[in-house]
Amino acid sequence: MATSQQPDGQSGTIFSAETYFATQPPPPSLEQDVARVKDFLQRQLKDGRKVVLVTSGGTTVPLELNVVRFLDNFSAGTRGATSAEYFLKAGYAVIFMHRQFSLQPFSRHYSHSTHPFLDFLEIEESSPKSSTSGPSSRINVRPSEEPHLLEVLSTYKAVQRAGTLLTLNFVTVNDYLWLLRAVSQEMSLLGRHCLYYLAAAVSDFFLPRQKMSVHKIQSGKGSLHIEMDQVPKILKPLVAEWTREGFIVSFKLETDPDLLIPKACQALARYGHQVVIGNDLHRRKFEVVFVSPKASAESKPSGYEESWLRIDLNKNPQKEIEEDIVAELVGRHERWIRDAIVTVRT
Ligand code: PAZ
Repeated sequence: MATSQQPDGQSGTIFSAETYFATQPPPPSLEQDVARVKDFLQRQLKDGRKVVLVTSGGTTVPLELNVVRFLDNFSAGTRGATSAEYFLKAGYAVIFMHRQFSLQPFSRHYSHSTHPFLDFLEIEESSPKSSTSGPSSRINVRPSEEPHLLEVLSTYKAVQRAGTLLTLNFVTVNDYLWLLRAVSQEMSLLGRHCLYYLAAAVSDFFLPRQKMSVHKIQSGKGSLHIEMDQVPKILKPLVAEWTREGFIVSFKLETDPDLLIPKACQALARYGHQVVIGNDLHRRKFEVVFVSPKASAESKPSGYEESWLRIDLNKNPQKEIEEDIVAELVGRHERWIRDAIVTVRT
């Protein structure tokens, strides 16, 4: 562990991933989750499917051991849940690692806040004569809702029958880090046939267990000062140790548009993975940028290239940008697998 003075004047402890996992406890459900992942991967391997890990939603940072208060972020999990559906459609098996209660593939279409399911059901009262026995009313789906529901439901049932979707959940940033490490170590078994799509909004700061108050933080002493430590840069061991051959896509969210490209390039230079998808908080539903190393003859990249993807929501309000993001990545992943075969042959 190192103590640092950061450029913005903050000080704090910098945990390496190694120190982090040696000092912070795993979530109680980890072993059980890993067993489910192993079983899932064995089945996909047998069926020759590519597997994508989609991370989705925000992480919390609890302030107390008996948690009353925590730090959270805005992410609803729309990007992850929507993308997971398009990956399934493209023939991938999906490990969907999401924040508990955030949006999930398929059920996201009937979210309680945007499209509550009770609103598209109707009660059909039967006439008193015909109700001699059994329930006197039936529930029907509103006809205008039926075609969409039928489409969503039949895809959902087909995915269930095929066994191609595994759902895992996390709440805190600690749960997330432990789970990500365990899942990616298991996935490395698939070599280049696995893709990582890291769309979760992960806190950059956390409060180590050793510094947390056991009980609810009491008021009455004026303002509250909490010094948080920096979450270890988990992409580094993910790329270099846990899953050497996977195709890794991370996301970068910014609110200052001038930072988007420099920050994406910085991440690629630091971690050496394949793609950073940059998005601006307010434009993320219709515009993203793919930043990736420029192809070069040597193994070192010769700079980075950006490619913008935009959709016109005025012309097509139903369009989801995730459809195009996933299509682009499926193509890139295919080339990544092909390139390895060519390299081995030549
Ligand atoms: O969950 P959502 O659809 O509301 O938002 C998606 C997102 C902006 C969290 C995602 O696209 C993203 O950029 N994730 C990485 C955030 C970051 O840690 O920089």
